Amino acid sequence: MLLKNDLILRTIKGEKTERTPVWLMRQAGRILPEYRAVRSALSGFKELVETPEKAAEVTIQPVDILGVDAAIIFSDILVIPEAMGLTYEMVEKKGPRFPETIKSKSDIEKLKVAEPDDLHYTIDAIKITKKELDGRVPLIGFAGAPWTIFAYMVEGGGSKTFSKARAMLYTEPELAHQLLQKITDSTINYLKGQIVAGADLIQVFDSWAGILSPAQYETFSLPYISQICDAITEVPKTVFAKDAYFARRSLGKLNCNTIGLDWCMDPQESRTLIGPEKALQGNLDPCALYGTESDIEKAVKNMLEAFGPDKHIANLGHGVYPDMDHGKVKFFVETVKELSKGMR
Ligand code: 1CP
Repeated sequence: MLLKNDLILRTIKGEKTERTPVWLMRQAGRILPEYRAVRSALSGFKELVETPEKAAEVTIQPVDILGVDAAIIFSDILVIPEAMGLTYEMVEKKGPRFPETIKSKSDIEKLKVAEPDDLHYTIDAIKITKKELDGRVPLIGFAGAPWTIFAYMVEGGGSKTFSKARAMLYTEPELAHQLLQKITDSTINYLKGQIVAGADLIQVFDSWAGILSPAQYETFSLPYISQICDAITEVPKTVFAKDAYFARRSLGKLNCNTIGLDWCMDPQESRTLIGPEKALQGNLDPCALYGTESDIEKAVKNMLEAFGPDKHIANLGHGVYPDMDHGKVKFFVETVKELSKGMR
């Protein structure tokens, strides 16, 4: 299907565009009353993820309400462990929890390599979303980076230190590699399924990149992201490695099109380290949106000036926070559109 708004795709290719495209990480859900209305009619987060019509509905809400230049499919990175055989629970106001965790070789052997069929609900949600979007904006598919998924599977949930997951890298490095490979194979299958279903580009979230040392990152994360980038040839690929300021030069060498930056990464320094080829995505501090409209305007202007008009996709440096005023979020989107037009 022909896209009516392909600004993001043209920006990734390095074309001159009429303005900077903009979307927000975690734009689906969280901040919109319309999302909470859909969710409260269901038993919880998982039912929403697993009900394709509803997942499609909340995926499209930010396109209608905020005016963003892309939709991101409503799902979670933790559907992959579940499809491999490790179920998660989403505990209200707390986050994900895995009743069973991965501790041994036999635990890993019991896991299956996931196939798109194991994630039919997200695949179906993508098909419905594509149909309902009718080409208005591109649809982003996504998955967690293998290291980040590994961290949840070994730790059993969110953590400040992820000490169990990091310990395994020292005590059982071979096991760690086995699990990382199985996650990688599952992720490639899943992303390919998302693309067949209609995803126009994909993003890999390495949310826990920053808890590894630079050497560990080169050993336990980058090679697996690199396998994913090499395997996905059909659509543009974005890699967002949170807090991995130390890995920017290596990230720049990945076979991907866009690198996501968090707000602690300086745009110009990042451009130097990553090189001229890739698009950069980001990177306003989400907390900037707690400011007044005039504060937001200044922050957006600084961001746009720092990145320049080419090969930049405006976004926050991490997901939008749940308590953020959606009026301010909308103002952010409109301000990027408005100011970037005038900076050509
Ligand atoms: O825009 C969107 O919100 C779309 C869907 C989406 C995405 C892209 C959700 C729904 N989750 C994610 C990605 C995700 N999930 C990441 C990577 C991005 C990031 O770093 O923010 C991570 C780390 C998770 C894991 C996860 N899921 C957490 C964090 C736990 C921790 O370690 O502290 C939490 C709290 C969730 C729950 C979740 N996922 C999504 C929503 C809307 C929610 C909240 C639950 C709800 O509203 O019911």
